[in-house]
Amino acid sequence: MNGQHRSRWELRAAFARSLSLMYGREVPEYTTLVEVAEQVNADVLARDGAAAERLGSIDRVTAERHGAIRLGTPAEMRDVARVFDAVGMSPVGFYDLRDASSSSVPVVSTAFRPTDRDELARNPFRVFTSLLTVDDERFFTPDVQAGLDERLARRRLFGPELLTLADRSVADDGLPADDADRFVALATAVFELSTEPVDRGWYSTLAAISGVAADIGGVGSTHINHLTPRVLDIDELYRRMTERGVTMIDEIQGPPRWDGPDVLLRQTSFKALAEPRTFAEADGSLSTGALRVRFEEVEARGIALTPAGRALYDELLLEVDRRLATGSGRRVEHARSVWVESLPDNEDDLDRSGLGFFTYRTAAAEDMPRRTDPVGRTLDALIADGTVAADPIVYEDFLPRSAAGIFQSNLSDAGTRTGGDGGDIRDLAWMSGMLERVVADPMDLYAGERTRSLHTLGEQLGLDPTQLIRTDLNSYPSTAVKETI
Ligand code: OOG
Ligand code: NI
Repeated sequence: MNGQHRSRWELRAAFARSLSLMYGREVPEYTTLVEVAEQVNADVLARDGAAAERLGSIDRVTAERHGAIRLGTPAEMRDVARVFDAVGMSPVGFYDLRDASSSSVPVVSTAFRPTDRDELARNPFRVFTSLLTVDDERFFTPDVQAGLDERLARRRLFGPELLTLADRSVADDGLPADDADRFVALATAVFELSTEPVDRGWYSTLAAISGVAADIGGVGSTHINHLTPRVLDIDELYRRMTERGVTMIDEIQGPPRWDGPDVLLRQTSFKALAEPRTFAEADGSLSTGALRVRFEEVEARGIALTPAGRALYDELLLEVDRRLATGSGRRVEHARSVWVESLPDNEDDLDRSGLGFFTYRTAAAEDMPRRTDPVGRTLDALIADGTVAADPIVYEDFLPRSAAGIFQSNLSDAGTRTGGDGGDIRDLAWMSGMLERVVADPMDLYAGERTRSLHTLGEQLGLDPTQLIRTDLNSYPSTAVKETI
């Protein structure tokens, strides 16, 4: 017996490593992608030095992965929430992919991740988790709904031993080493691709409606469908993978490459791999075929945007769409012009305009040549005279339109959808109620971090932190920015 205690973050790191080993064994292209990403990161670090680590240490970035899973029922969502809780990951954000996508993607999603800065630094593993919207009549007829309900109710993805260990880890902040190993092995096994025969007729019925629906409700289990490393230069990665003959989706999703600060999230993926699967035919015989359900993706993370910054981002995407519809040229070219016209081209201005999330601290002594009495001075004045330094907060979440693009790029056809009733309202509050646990609003997490830094700063400088609230932000673009503390 090895009784040494493993804390929840150690379990999270072990779980992420174990999934990565499993995925690399089953999908060799993943290993290649991770190798190329690590080379790119090493090159960027050599080229840019400390600036390369501005949005996360190289150790964090090297270990950083996100996965994605798709589930069929609220009960499965509640079970997986227990498993993620056991490793210090809780639900953050709500994404409705049904409206964000032109293809048929009948899911709503959240992401499980650590929420605390220190926990993210220890291991930032996150999993984009989608739930099939069975009751959405735009996709599913009553007959198909009944078929889905019946089959999904029959399956059990998370066994009692795994769930008991998960609950114990939550109660004791981790597990003894032997239990920890068992927990990680059981949890990893849940996300492996199953070899169970797939019912050909039922799978085809669902696939005609939506490849995503078939991937969830047409099989008896779930699986990690991608595991995404983080890269410090996604354009360079794209170039190197293309050079190796890997076909990536046409475009990098999210903001364009430009000379100003990177914001939010840029992602790109490679088409799903055809993998051999066994099918059960209508006459009861077994046959061999192939399914494309797993793929590769890579991402680069930028600065988190405030609600005003995010509203501007959404506006800019629409502007890019408009220019693309009325003019010639490629999306990325339009996007770059729109960015240059509309976004601050440096971090200081992104901060000053209230569009990006930053934390604040007293600058190190050697950076403080012009330090003046801080009392009565504004945050911007204190930054300008070198008393205070601002650090960007990295974006830790996902983007619905990019996620839809990632789903879409891996579907072989658009599927079908009618104009019927979308079912009950689905939003963050609904997701919280269904999961029976609080789903955090990502904006609250970033704003909380910012506010905490201002309180600490106020204490250190002997200031009332309300003095540090910016009150003159209304001059920037169309969106009025209000700050609170
Ligand atoms: C999830 C796609 C979304 C991302 O990075 O935006 C996603 C899925 O395909 O299940 O992972
Ligand atoms: Ni992804």
